[in-house]
Amino acid sequence: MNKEPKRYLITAALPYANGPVHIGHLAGCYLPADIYTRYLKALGKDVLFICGSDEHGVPITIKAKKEGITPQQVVDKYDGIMKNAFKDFGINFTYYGRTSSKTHHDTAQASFKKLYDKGVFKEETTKQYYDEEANQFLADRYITGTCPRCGNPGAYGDQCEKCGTALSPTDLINPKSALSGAVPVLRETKNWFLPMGEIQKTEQFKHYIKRFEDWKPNIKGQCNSWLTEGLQSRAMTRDLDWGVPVPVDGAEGKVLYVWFDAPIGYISATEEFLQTDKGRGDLAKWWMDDDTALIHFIGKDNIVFHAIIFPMMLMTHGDYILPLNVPANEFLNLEGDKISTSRNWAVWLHEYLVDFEGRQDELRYVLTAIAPETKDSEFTWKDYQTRINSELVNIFGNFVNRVLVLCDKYYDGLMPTLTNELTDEKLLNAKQACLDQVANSLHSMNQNLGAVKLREAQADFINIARAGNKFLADTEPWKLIKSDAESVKQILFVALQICAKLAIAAEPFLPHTATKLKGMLNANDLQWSNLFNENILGSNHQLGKAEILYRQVEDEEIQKQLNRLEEIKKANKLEPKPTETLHEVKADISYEDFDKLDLRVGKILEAIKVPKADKLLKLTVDLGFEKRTILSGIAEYYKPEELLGKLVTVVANLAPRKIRGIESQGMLLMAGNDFGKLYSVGPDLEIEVGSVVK
Ligand code: B3M
Ligand code: ZN
Repeated sequence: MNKEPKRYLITAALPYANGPVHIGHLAGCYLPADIYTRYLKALGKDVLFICGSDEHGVPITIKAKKEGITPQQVVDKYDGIMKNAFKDFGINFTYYGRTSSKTHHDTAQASFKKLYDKGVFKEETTKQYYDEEANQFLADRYITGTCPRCGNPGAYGDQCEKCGTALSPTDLINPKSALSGAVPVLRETKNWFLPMGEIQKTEQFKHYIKRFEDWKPNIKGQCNSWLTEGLQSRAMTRDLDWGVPVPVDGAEGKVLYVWFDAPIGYISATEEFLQTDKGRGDLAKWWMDDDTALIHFIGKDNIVFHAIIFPMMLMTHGDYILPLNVPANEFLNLEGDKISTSRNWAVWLHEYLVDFEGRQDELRYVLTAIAPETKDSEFTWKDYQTRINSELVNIFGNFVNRVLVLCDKYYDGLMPTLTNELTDEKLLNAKQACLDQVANSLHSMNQNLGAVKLREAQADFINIARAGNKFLADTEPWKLIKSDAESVKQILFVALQICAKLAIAAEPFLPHTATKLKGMLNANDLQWSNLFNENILGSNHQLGKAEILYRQVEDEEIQKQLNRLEEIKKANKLEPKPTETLHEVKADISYEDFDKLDLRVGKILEAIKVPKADKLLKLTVDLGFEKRTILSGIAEYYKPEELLGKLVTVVANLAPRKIRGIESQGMLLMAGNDFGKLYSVGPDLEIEVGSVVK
C-alpha cells in the first residue's frame, strides 16, 4: 500500500490468560501499540485498537493443573486481572475480547470450515508423541526437548522461544513429556495440516512477502531465513480437550491448534466491537478492504505466527486483508536476567501500583525510553530512578512548574499581553534558539511516531522541555523582572506556548500527564492540530492551578524493590544467569561504511572512577598523535589499576560526547554479551600506539 491508508486496524498480541501482566508484556507490545494508536487518533485517523485474552492452548491447561482448578476458572480469573492492569496503565484498547466467547468460537470454526471446504488442508494420519503415564497426546508445550535449529535444550513442541522457529514435537531432539517427565512413545492420530511449503510457492504469497522490505531488519531477517530454509506443513488441529472443537466429521475429541484460533481472535473481537453501540462500520470495512492498514504489534517470539502462518490462513481463506506491518519488539530483561513468570523474576503491574500509586506514566516513560525496539534491553531500578529524576522531574516537570508559578506570581495566572518584541539581542537570540530547537524536536517526533520509532520519538518529546528549560536558564525571568518587566512578559508568553505544546505532545506517551497538564493550563480542548502553531494560548487566557507533575523517586523506594528481587533470587536459590546473549548479525554494510571508522591502537595512561557513576571510568588514552579523555562504562568489569598500560582499540573518529559533564573523545572496543563480563579488545602484541586497526 503506497497511498495513505483510509483507516488503521491496530492489534496487540492476545496475552495468554494464565497470569498477571508484567513490564515485559507492557514494553513488548501493549505500550508501543497504545502509543502508536494514540498518535493516529490524535491525527484524526479512523482507527481500531483490538486485543483480548488468549484463553486456549496448553499454557492454560498447564496452569490449571498447577493451581488445581479448571481451565475455565483459570481464564475467568486472569482475563479480569489482565484487563484491569491494561486499563490502569492507560492502554486504551477500542475493544478487549476473549477467545472463549461464542462469537470467537463461531468465527474460528467458520474459518476452519472454509479452508477445509476449499481443500486447503492436508488430512494426514501421522505418528505423534503420546504420554502413556498421563494418557494423552503431547502437543505444543506439553512436550519439551532440544531445538534442532539452535540447540536450546528447553524448546517446546510448537516453538523454540530462543530462536523463534516454529517446531513440531517430532522435530525435538530428546523429547520429554512436560506432564510426567516420561519419554513419550509414538502413536498414530489424524490431523489437518496447513501445507505451508506449498503455499510458500504461490504467487500470492510471493507477492505478499514484498511487504517485508519495509519491515524492521530484525523481523525481515528472521522471516527471510525461515523462508530460505523452506517451510514445513503444520498441523492446525490437536488431540486435546481444551480449545475450539474442530468442526468437521471425524474430528471428535480434537480442537483447533491455539495458533489457528488465537489470531482469528483479532477478527472476532472486531466483530464483537462492531456489534456494540460504539461500533463503526462492518467487518468488510475493517477486514476486507485494501484501504485498511492492518498492523500487528507483538513480541519477537510471535513473529513466525503473525508474519507467515496467520497471513497464509488469511490468504487461503480469501476474504481478508493481510498485515501491512508487524513491528515486533525484542525482549526486555530485568536486572541482568531474563524475565520469568515461573521464577517470579518480574515487575508485576499490579504490584508496581501498590508501591508507586498513581505513577503509571513514570513506568510508561521508562519502558518507552528503554524499549527493546531493535535489540533486547534491560530494566533496572537504578535506571528507572535516574530517568525519572533527571528527565521527568528535573527537565519536564521542573520547566512546567517554573513557568506556571512565575505566571501566577507576576500575572495572577493570566497569560501576559504582548506589546513589543524583545529588544535585547541576547534575549532575542535565546528565544530564537529555543523556538528552533522546539520546531526541530517536534518535526523529528512526528516523523519518528509515524515510523514507529517510539523510543526516539519520546526523546524528541523530552527535548522540547529541555529547550524550554534552557530558555529559562538563559533569560532568567526571575531576575529580569526587576529591571525589564516588559521582556519577562515576552519570555513567559513563549514559555507558556511550549507548555501547551508539551501538553499536546505528551498524550501518546504520558496520557495521564497530558490530561493533568491541560487542566493546569485550563485548556482541556488542546488538539494535536494545534501543535505546529507558534502560539496556542492567547493573551489574557486564564491559566489553571500549578501542580507538581512528577515527584522524585527516593533511594529507599528503589532499595525496597531491589530487596524484593534479592529475596526472590534467594528463594529461587539461583544466581541470575546470563540471558541468551548472542545477537543476530546486523544488516550488511558496504566497505565504504566500514572505511569511515578510524580505529587506532591506544594505551591507557590513567584510569579513575567517575564520582557517583557506578559504571563509568574516566580514562586518559595515548593515541600517539595525541592524548584523549575517554569515558568507558567498564567500571564493573575492570579495576582502574588493572587498566594502566593496557593496549586497547579505540574508535578515534567518534564524535565527542558529553557524559556526566565530561567530554568523551572516543570509544574503546569491548567484547562481551549484554550481561556477562566485558573484555577489552586490543592487539595481542606490543604494537606502537596510534597504529591503524583495519
Ligand atoms: N497468546 C502468545 C503469547 O502470549 C499468544 C499470542 C497470541 S496472538 C494471536 O506470547
Ligand atoms: Zn531454537
